[in-house]
Amino acid sequence: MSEFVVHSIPGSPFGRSVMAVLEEKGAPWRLAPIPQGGLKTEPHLSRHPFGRMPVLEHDGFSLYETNAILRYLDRILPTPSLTPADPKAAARMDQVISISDWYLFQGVGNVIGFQRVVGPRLMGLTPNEEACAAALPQGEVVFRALGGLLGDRPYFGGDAVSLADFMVAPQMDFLAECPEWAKLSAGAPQLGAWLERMNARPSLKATTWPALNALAAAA
Ligand SMILES: N[C@@H](CCC(=O)N[C@@H](CS)C(=O)NCC(=O)O)C(=O)O
Repeated sequence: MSEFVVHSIPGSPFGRSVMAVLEEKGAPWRLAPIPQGGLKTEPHLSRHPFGRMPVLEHDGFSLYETNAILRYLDRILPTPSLTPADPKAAARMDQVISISDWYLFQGVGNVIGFQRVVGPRLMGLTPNEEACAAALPQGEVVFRALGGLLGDRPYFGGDAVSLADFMVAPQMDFLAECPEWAKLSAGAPQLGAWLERMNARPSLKATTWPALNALAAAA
């Protein structure tokens, strides 16, 4: 199996989703850190015309969009499968991935998670309190929806972990560090226990920000 190369940076939740799935699969991979200021310039723009991350390179094949990358990995590395066999459970997985893309990241993760965690750590940013407060109502809706979909099951797809869990966990992990977490999770307390379950997995332990910093420094 040829090596998988992930163009990303240690603070990217989408990048972590990809690297955690590679770890779950036991695949050979390496982080190719995108240099500061490199997202919107060449050579990265040739890999990702929207100037974002992550990008996966494998066997002469280059792919961006995390959802597509995770599905590609699950197809070519079928063991362990991260897609439920049951069509209804698979549909729930797809639904949660979509919620993560459209409502959790857009408007919540990219505001509260960015203002409170990523921006301060990467750029020394002072959090914009108004922006965080304005993002809270959408966050509460997202948390109630995800909490309802998780229900009393261990994972979004049911009894076994699936791609949906790896899409959501890195986003939630940042939000759990924020003062907004108490309000966000009030309507969905089971998400806290789910996140602890996810964070206990070796794949997420291997892809924490400090762990990826060490890989980036060695790259
Ligand atoms: N839809 C894209 C979103 C990727 C994305 O927004 N990545 C963030 C980092 S987690 C990024 O590149 N941000 C830099 C920017 O927006 O300039 C995906 O699923 O891969």
